[in-house]
Amino acid sequence: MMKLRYSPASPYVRKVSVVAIETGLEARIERVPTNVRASNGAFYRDNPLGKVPALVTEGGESLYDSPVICEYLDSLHDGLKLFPPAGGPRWTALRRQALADGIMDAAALIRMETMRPDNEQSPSWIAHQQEKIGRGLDALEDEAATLSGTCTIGHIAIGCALGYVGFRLPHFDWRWGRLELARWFDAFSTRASMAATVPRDP
Ligand SMILES: N[C@@H](CCC(=O)N[C@@H](CS)C(=O)NCC(=O)O)C(=O)O
Repeated sequence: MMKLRYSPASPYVRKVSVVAIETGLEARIERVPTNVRASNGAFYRDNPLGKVPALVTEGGESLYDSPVICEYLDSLHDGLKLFPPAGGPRWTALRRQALADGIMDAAALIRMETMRPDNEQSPSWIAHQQEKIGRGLDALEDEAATLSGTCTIGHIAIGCALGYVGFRLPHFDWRWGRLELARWFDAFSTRASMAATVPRDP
């Protein structure tokens, strides 16, 4: 069995969970709930950075972060690859993953900032992160028409990023002015792997 350290609301973990379902590997993965805030020597041996997701392979090697884990899982099955093997489609999928991961990063930073006491928060810094999310979503709206077609890691990452922004930053109303992207997301969200991994508070 592989071992996946996770927390329930993490969008990065969700990417790995969706990939595990899409590749049929779910039954080979034991899920280990991990509190990233509690100091934990065994966790830090699996990931010295103290972040989830972290995957321990059946051979005992620890892998992180989510792009590495997702590509590793994709190497373990013989079906259609979520990471296109070479050429233009590969770079497009990887760029989309990077864009989606960056949106998650900015949303997670805002989430952490807004959990601080009011007088320790920086509104200009929150606005700076919000602008990244806005530009990222606008870029996705521009390419939404090209998102139909074979599911790749890019699609999965975008689905998880949009799910997270809607979950943690509902006031941001990402759908406003992004009808194509919203339509794509609603259709993509009906995939069994996405429906089974909707974020929730612990
Ligand atoms: N780039 C990493 C990001 C992982 C990440 O930031 N995970 C968060 C949970 S959503 C975490 O573990 N944070 C704890 C910390 O940074 O101390 C990935 O793609 O896996």
